[in-house]
Amino acid sequence: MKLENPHTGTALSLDEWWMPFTANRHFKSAPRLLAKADGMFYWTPDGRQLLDGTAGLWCVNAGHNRKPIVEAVQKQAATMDYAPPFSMGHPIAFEAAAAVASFAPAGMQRVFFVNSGSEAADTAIKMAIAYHRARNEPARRIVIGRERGYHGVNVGGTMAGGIPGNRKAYGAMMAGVDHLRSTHDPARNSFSRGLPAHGAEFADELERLVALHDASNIAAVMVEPMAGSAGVLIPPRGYLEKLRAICDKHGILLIFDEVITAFGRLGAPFAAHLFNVKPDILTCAKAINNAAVPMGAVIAKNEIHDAIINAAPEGQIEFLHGYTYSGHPLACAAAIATQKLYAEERLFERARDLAPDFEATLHSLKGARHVIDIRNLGLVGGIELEPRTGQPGRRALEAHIKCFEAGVLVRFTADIIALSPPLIIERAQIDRIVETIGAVLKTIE
Ligand code: PXG
Repeated sequence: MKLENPHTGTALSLDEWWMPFTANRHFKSAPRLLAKADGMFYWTPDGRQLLDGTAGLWCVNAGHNRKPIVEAVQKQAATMDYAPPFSMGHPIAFEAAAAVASFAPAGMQRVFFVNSGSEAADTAIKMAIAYHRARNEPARRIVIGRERGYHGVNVGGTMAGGIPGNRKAYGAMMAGVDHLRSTHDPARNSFSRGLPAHGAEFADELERLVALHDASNIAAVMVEPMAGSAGVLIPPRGYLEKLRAICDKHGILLIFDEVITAFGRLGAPFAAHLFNVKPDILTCAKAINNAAVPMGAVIAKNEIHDAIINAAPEGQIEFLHGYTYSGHPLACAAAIATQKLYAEERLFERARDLAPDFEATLHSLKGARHVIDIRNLGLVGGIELEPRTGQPGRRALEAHIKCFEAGVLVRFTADIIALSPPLIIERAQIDRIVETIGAVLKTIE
């Protein structure tokens, strides 16, 4: 395929961009490019339309290029491009924090801005450690993650994460991490609809880790309420409640990584609302501003904030942490417009109302060729394929490519096809995505 530089009309070179989380050689031998987006659709440079079954990368919850968000960013860029956030402020960042806090669980009204989910994870870890220090428990430094967890790619998130491939090349970059086992239990829970019935007892493993390390050394447990990147792993009924209770018993902070689940993905503002389990700290990013400008946030319980702030002498910086682009004006403008759109269009309720149809349609693939499990929650779906002998991950990659050729964008991880469409999706579009996957699976060896 001959590709053109859209600005110069000359041949486009693919050599220079070292692409993230991509099989660079494979991709560059047959690139799949996107050039335009609107609503539920992308278009390729040659004008082919694609239905977006993944909301970009789990992030464009209001649909693409929404006018109020586009205009807010354009207006802000022309008004004030950048303002320093250290010992200076700008009204729009305070307004954005209040907009985000208005959706957050009660008593979690303190918002620390970052620029990505990875930065949110590492910020949350430092915040947890700072909290314990502020309360004279400086030995509490160990972070407990979970197998198959994903918390981005910075040091803390990589180490607290539990996807083997993401960790093994880097060794022990951070002392003091341990992991709960994954809650995934296909033997008991395959083809479950919504929350799996079995596995709340996996939370009891935290007691074993407390016995091993002693609670006085443990800062926090960090988990995704629903694990997305590892292939849509839904928490068993009662599991998160148990985790909360054990953390409380031992004075351990509970951090929810809501980078995927925040802002309506599960049919509630946050997973914390859906499960009625309040973490001490939660992280979000992606849909916070519909992914229009990079942004993430760490939302803390007021008392976590107060403990850190009040422990420092008046006039001194209390939390020695932050980024040049924390509360970037363009990101904040997009966040304010996005939060308004979510409320006006009742998109979280829309996701909740569509979820039963989404579930039924998705599970119609039970019995399709290669399918060994289907799982779902809110507007998230996972379809797990039997790996091809000696070629793990290959079947789902081929399904992804064939769906792309058939005009539907789906995500894949290992041999799991993941769906997370924008919350504006129509029922007929859900049908089209699932029908396309069904047709494609018939053609794959
Ligand atoms: N935490 C969670 C739970 C995530 O899902 C991150 C942190 C990191 O966010 P940033 O913004 O630093 O990438 C994520 C990111 C996939 C996929 O297809 C998911 C993510 C990123 C890329 C691909 O599952 N999630």
